[in-house]
Amino acid sequence: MNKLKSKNFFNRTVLAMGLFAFISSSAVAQVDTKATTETTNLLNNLKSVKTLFGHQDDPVYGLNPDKTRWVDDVDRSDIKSIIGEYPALIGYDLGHLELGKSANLDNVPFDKMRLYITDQYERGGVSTLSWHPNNPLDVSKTTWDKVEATIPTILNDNKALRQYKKTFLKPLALFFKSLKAQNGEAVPVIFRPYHEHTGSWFWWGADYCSEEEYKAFWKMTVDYFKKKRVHNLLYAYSTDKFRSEEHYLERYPGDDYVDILGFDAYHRNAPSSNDAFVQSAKEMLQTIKKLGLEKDKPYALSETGLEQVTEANWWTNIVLPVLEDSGASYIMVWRNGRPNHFYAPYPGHSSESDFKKMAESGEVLFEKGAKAASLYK
Ligand code: BMA
Repeated sequence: MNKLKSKNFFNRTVLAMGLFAFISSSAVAQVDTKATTETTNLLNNLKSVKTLFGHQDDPVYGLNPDKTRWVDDVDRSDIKSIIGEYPALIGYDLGHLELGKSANLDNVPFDKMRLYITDQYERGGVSTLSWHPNNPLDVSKTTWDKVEATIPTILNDNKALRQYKKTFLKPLALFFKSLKAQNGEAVPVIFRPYHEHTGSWFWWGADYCSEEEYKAFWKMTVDYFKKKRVHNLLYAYSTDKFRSEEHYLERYPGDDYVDILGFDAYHRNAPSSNDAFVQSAKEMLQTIKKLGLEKDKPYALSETGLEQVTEANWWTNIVLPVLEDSGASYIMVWRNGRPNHFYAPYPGHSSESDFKKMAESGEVLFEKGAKAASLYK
């Protein structure tokens, strides 16, 4: 090589090395390497955003001050009625889509759900989808009926597996692909399948399949959506309460198959359990925080709540202390389903003013905070 050539070679090599370092430092480890830009941006932004406040089925129904139900009122939400903003994150459930029904197991029509999800995206907020499917080997059985060995049977029987993909996964793939913004962009959503699997109340629960079978079933599901070119999903892994890091990771399908680390933990038996709940929820959050930082993944309290919010100061006495120093990307309370089964306040509820106090603290974000965070850019 003459002098000039060797200089060029040197320059090019340095440039290539720099480019490689740049690409590898900015590349996101993400389950779906073909995810849309907005989906990847959401994943990245979730890592640094303040905690988003979430509520299941928020714009679909809720409670009136006299505790009767309202259903499908235009532009209404119990959270919005109280603080003037929608939650930053809203959850829905896909259960019964696999049965070909037009509404989910809680009577939320899928067509409406699709509109609510796109509305939430246009506002700059986030949607998350759980799934309570009936039993695939006997669809007359609900998601909660005790059924042994469903997962091993499907995994070991090609015909059953084909059937599962066709009747259970395909309708979901079509639904995900139908989520389009006004400008045609695919709307990113957080998909949280086979949740609370450390418990045994669903057919995918710990008593009904081995660790390896659960992981294989999860991977099969993710691979199916990738193959069907569904590119607007972030995959959230969400256990129930767990004892330790080892317990949390027992059925973890691997870093290539999970985008978001989560867990569900409900507060029961208040007030006697108040301190114990705060302490255990904090500990679990610290565990997934450590894992999230190690694995460079966002982490969240994917489902929580105190049924009927029987503590007037639950929001500032329990929720804020739980979240303190957690860095959690989001926290979601469950649905305002019926007079004796609700998890967010409604106008006139005893915890209304405390909820406002939590919102004013700025420690959790709602619609405006989510918008300001530009989560998709
Ligand atoms: C449960 C309850 C049920 C509901 C199910 C799925 O926690 O709220 O009433 O059917 O979630 O959303």
